[in-house]
Amino acid sequence: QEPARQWGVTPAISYNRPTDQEIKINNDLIEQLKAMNSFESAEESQKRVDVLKRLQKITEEFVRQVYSSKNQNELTTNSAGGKVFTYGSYRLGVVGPGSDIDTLVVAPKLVTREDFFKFYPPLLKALNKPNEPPVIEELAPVPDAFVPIIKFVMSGISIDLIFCRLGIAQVPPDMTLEDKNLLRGLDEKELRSLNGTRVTDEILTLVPVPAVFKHALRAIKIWAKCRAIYGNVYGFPGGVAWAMLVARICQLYPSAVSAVIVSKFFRILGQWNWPQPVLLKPIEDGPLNVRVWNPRLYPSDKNHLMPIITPAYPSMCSTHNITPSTKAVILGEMAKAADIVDRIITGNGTWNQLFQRHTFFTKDYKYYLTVKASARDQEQSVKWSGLVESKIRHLVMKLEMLSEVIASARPYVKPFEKVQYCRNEDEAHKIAMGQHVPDSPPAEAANPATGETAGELSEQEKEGGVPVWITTFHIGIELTPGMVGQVNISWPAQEFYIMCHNWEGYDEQMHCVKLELLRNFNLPDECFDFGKGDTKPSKPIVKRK
Ligand code: 3AT
Ligand code: MN
Ligand code: MN
Repeated sequence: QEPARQWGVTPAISYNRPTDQEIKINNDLIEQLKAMNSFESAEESQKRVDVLKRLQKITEEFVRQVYSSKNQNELTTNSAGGKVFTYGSYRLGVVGPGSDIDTLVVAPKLVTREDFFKFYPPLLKALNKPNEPPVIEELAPVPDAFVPIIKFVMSGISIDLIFCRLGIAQVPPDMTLEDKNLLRGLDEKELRSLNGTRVTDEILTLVPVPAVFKHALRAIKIWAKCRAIYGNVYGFPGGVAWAMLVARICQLYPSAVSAVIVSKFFRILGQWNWPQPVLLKPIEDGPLNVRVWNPRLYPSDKNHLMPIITPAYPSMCSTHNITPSTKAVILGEMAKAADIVDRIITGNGTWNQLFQRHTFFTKDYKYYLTVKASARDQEQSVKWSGLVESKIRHLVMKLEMLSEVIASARPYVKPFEKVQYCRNEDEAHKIAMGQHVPDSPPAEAANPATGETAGELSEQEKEGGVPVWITTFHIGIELTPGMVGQVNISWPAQEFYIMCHNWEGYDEQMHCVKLELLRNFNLPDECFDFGKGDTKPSKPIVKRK
């Protein structure tokens, strides 16, 4: 018999084949995933394939246009090529009905990023023909983003399109991106754009059985979303980090079914010797003068609490945002899940028990700090709320420094967005600046003081109204036991305002951010999913003696 292959940086824990009982429990897991609408239909998958084929054709046309605009001869122009790759959930094989397709356009050396933003959007627009339903909708190029991107919807599917130029003359149809020499001569934006595909491609080559990995990852992603511990900006693992954790467990149990991977996942990672890193292979050196994660060399890398390291050169820590409090929450959830899954594996529980909705707003806290970011137009709102969102975890860390007052603080992983229509410009300005306007008509807004929801504005009122875009974030606050008197958070609040106002795009006439501490019974209705049985905390009735 051949010696079993080692996957990853240590020998496997077990090569055992699944028992009949494990196979049955695995089938139950797949059924549960189906019941939760995790998979899309065959037609929907085919539609994604068609969309990608179309984008491949457009990419080739795009490269030809750029080459001929640069006076290249016909032979060079026609052999330059160009290829689309994917990354994100589509590449990992875990897309659900609402997923986008994260797509990377790779072009040969004469095509610049400026060419991408100049030539590509018109090619997309040209797909819309008069008197026919539009193929392309919501086209939004964002050339100045950290990763420059063109966002759009094609045949009803959201596309995140990014771009990378390689220093080679031709990008043929069978091109792959694993050769790290391809990275030579790229700027930082190009490196970042290439990274997503290189990492996802490599993860898939580092797991023993991709199908087992994919089903287990679907389960873990749904679990993490149900428990509100999914989201890199807020200090929790993001999609790539969760994928690498699942991949590592697959390496340790090369013959196991997905259900066994899920059960081992919680025990092994819940008891992991953090900050020992999770690695899928030894960290590689490479040809570039770029930083590779190395806690012996870089003090900041030593601060990472739960390092999960990307396999593709240059290796990075995907979880540098994790804080002491988010780490505690993640480990707490893993411990709870481990007990639930133990019961499932021994036949004393069912998979739906693993996917229970969190009780962040309904039970977990008595106090919530709300962060309201408002702006006067939609485009500004996207940028401003993104900036404020990226500072939330810093606010959380500052709040926790007030340990005499605050025992712990936890950010909710999703913002709530709304548009409020005001009666006039003056009122819109006041609302956008976070001022209270006496009997203003709050559209979808709730009154935080009473917890009452105002009625919806009629369409007519909306049309005449002046809109203000408001994004709300929530942080659960647990007070230190024995804390008496007013909760004073003016120091972290001031620090947070300064951080937000330091943004280079900040304009005090356009943007506002405001903090407000609420009791649980004053939370707005938007925090609750009454359809899923949420009940809003009620004001305690004070009994008179
Ligand atoms: P969905 O199935 O699309 O919900 P996903 O894992 O594909 O799950 P995204 O499409 O949001 O999630 O992200 C795909 C990858 O794009 C993950 C990450 O490498 C990169 N990415 C997404 N958002 C950001 C961001 N704000 N900054 C940097 N990278 C990002
Ligand atoms: Mn995606
Ligand atoms: Mn995306």
